[in-house]
Amino acid sequence: MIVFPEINSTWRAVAEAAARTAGRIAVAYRGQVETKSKGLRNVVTEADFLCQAEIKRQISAAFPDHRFLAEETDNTPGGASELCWVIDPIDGTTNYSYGLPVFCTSIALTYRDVPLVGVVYDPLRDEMYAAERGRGATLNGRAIRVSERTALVDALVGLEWASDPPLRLETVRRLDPLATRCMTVRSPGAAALSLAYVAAGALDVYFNVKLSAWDVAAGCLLIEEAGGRVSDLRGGPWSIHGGNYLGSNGAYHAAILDLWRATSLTQ
Ligand code: LIP
Repeated sequence: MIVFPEINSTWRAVAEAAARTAGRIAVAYRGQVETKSKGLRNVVTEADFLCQAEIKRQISAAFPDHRFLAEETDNTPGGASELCWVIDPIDGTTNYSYGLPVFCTSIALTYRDVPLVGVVYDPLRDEMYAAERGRGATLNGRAIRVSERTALVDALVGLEWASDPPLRLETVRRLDPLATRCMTVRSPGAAALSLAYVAAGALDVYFNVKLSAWDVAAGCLLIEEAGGRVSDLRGGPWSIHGGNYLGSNGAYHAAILDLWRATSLTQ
């Protein structure tokens, strides 16, 4: 069993301050930066690098021995600390580069890959989602909870689309039994923000067949601290490196796994 270090309240304060600075940079450069390709359907902008450098600068200044795992390069393990900051400087870069106003910054502090603190900041709405392990989740300082809905017909389901065609088809196959039974389906385009929406009760369910640690570390903690449930797509335990995720208010979890089991999607 992992014995977690006691939560240090400056962790969250530093994460929030760094996320706000990154948000200001992202907004300032919006519509003005060149987009480059990192691979199939995977883009990056100069703003991603600027935001990441500033986040790392602020965190390093406060905690020089901590490590980093950040989306945009330079992921050398660094110091010996078991505390590691997992950073997505701009989550929703495709939206950002196309001018769709849905993106955020996601920052989590992990201990042996388990998130202790997580913040997701939407700079266009000035919405700061934050959670500390065992201490609940907040939106702009006010406690948030997952939704209380229970009937599948009422469920607002979120998802995003992986880059690879086979994974897109898997998303379609998983969506199929849900789409005809739920309220409707949304694809915001920024996974960290979608997970935060589940934590705040704005989405009831979220699933994704392929995500990275920086997309999920803060958002999954937010859901759990808001009273919801996160698992992998088979219903097993999730980890920041697990790749696939089902997050919900808890009430919908079993029903969705059952639907996927019935269509052989949990095999
Ligand atoms: C992206 C996500 C998007 C998801 C992609 C990707 P990025 O992150 O937020 O919703 O579908 O797989 O991870 O590249 O914009 O930071």
